[in-house]
Amino acid sequence: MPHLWMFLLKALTPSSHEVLLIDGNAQPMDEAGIARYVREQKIGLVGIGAMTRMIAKAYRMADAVRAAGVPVVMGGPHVTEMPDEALGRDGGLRHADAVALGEADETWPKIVEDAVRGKLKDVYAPVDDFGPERKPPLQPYPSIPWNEINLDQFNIVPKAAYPLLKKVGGGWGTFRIIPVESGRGCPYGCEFCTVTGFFGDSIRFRTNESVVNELLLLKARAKSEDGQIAVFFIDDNFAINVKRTKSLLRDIIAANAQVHWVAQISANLLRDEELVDLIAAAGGKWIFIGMESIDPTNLAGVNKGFNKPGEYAAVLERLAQRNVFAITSFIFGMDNDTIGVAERTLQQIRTWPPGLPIFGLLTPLPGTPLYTRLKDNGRLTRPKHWQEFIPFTMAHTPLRMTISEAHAEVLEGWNRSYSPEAIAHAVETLDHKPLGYRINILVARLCFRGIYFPQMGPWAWVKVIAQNRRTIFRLLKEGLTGRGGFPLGLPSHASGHDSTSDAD
Ligand code: B12
Ligand code: SF4
Repeated sequence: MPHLWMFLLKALTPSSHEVLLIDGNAQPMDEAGIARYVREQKIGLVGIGAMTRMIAKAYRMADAVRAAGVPVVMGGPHVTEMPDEALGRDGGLRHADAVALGEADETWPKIVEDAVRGKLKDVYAPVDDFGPERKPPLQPYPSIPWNEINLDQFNIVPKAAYPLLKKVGGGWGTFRIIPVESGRGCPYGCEFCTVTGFFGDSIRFRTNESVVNELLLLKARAKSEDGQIAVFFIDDNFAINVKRTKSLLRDIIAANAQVHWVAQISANLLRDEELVDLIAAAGGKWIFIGMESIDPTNLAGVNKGFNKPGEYAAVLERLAQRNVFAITSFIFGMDNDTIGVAERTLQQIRTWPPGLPIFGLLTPLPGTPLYTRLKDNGRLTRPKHWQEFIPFTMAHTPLRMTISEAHAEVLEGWNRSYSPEAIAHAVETLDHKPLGYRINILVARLCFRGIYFPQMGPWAWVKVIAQNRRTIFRLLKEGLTGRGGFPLGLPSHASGHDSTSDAD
């Protein structure tokens, strides 16, 4: 999935400029490649955004662009917290000519103007004329021209599979996940999270009409190119104001603007039956829930006591009954975790409807209260962990286990949840559901496995498919014999199915 900021800032760029978008995940380049690209394309200004975990690469790219004589502006959560690092004011190398702090919706046009005049300032802060920080209200919200933007780099369907899938029909020639925001901000202030500090605890929403129009545009594009588009609502807590979320979902349904979507919602907000009904009816397929831990002491320790592990099972049942499934996210290495935390968590997970569990390690991100607490307590082992980023590796010592023990727990979580046996079991427990759901779970599990066990390139995929061949053949056979409810299990929007029908 691409990042939203680049589409948003493109839409906010004065129309006299041409903007080219490169996503480093979809179109990786090395230093020489990016330098060649900016020269060949005669680029006048480069904007780079990155999360903490990708900042080391972002700095290398920025250095290469600046060495090619083109100015660089950096923005996003990491440089907002660490502007001196990006500007070389901390004694290190300077990577950026300018840094955009915080939300740049309103500062970006000014940055472009200053760049044209050759007068870039070091720092652009989102302040109003009198000085205090100004949060973009999101009303009005720029209309992102999804019908015109070249999305080739974001097609998830492997090129080799195009011809076959086109023949199968059902609009599966292309499949893209598109980020859409309906609002910003979260007041909960979990200790490890960047969001409350960055977007503030003032929650802002777009109008329902503006969100609905964006969905209609995306739906029309998918149809016109005989492809599939799913939406990721990137709001940090899509139902933070339940009344407003319900009203948005009702408007989506009334406008027939349903597409398949994923959203992030905290478990406490999913107690509401009517909300879950509306989620299902409006096209919601997967809900990402930050469960973090099954231990209330851990949750209280990171200011997330509003998560009640005792109600996780009921929340997941409520979703599954409406054929909506959950991506359940856990953090190991929290202060009350001890050896065996993976097994204890897995025991609980096994009692829930199958979903997509993911496991990470508590990570002190710069600017978070967690970072400050661990630093003050002398517990950071790699205070600038982002400069030598290593996936799934801790940067501080947990209290009741060692770093390597915490690493082993995460490995166990992934190993046991994504083994061929576990995947087969997840699919089998859904035997009473239409074939489409089981295919959905299978494909999602095979993809999510790659978060921990990188499966880059065709050979890695051949291996994964071979390991899971029994489950794959079983579903294929069912599809070909028609036992699963519809041929081959691939629903077709072209055949006039409602996009929220059970078969999807
Ligand atoms: C979508 C999302 C994802 C997607 C990312 C897809 C992808 N291609 O990588 C998924 C779900 C995969 C994901 C995963 C992760 N994510 Co994430 N994610 C988000 C989320 C929810 C939305 C991002 C977004 O679009 N925001 C809306 C836009 C408008 O805001 P924005 O990106 O900040 O952009 C604005 C400004 O920052 C600025 N800006 C940004 N870039 C630039 C560049 C320039 C040049 C300029 C001028 C301005 C500018 O202008 C924009 C408009 O105001 C944010 C939370 C959030 N609300 O932002 C977390 C967030 C970015 N993720 C976070 C984290 C930690 C992760 C993970 C590391 C989690 C984990 N433990 O695995 C992984 C890492 C993934 C990876 N790629 O390596 C943290 C990052 C904190 C940090 N300091 O880096 C955030 C802030 C959430 C949090 N709880 O703290 N994530
Ligand atoms: S609920 Fe989610 S977005 Fe809000 S502060 Fe907690 S982790 Fe961050």
